[in-house]
Amino acid sequence: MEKDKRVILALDVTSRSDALRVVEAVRDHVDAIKINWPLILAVGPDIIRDMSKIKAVICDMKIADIPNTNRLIVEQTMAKGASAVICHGFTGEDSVKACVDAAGGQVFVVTEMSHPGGKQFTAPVADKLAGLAKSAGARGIVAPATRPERISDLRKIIGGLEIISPGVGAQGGNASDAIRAGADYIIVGRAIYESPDPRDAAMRLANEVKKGL
Ligand code: O7E
Repeated sequence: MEKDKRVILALDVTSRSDALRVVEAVRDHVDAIKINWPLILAVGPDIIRDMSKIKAVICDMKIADIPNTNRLIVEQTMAKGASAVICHGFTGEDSVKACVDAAGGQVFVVTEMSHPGGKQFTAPVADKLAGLAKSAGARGIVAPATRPERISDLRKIIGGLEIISPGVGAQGGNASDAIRAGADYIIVGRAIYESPDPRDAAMRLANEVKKGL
């Protein structure tokens, strides 16, 4: 994906018409589309290929299984046109490596999650998860825009790997703070797709990102 607007759209809508409407509105103002279970379950996995013809697609199934099953999931996802996948790291190095091998390195590993519950189990092991992402050869990590200080901490562990950061807008995080703390991209869902004017919302977020560069 290009690194221009530094905004990734979290397309958590549940109909094809909403997906197309939002993507058509914001396609020039985001760098990639993140697709998660709500849309895949609502309209079917071929939406990955359809969207990949418009923008790079990051598939966010938060894969978390044994290495062989992880490999099978990633192979199917990449065959549908995804540019990258997201996996959990708590399953261990062999499981993450299976994703990395099957995706040609195009893997982001979840570290500390952005919601309040993310502090409960993911925060205490987030540094280790970031280290694992690096040693397993992943492309980057997912780190919380709701806690920019944690983005800074995790950046120190991963060096030059990429950070994609959810939690801006509906969860209370701020785009410029996340970028200033070391995120490469922000991930935004509701603040864009629930807006009466998604294009304007995406443009505003891209401007907010610029303030943090
Ligand atoms: O709050 P929103 O509507 O802007 O949506 C945020 C999106 O980021 C949503 O798809 C959610 O599943 C995802 N997300 C988080 O909100 N917090 C996390 O810690 C991790 C993710 C995520 O996307 O993980 C993989 C990138």
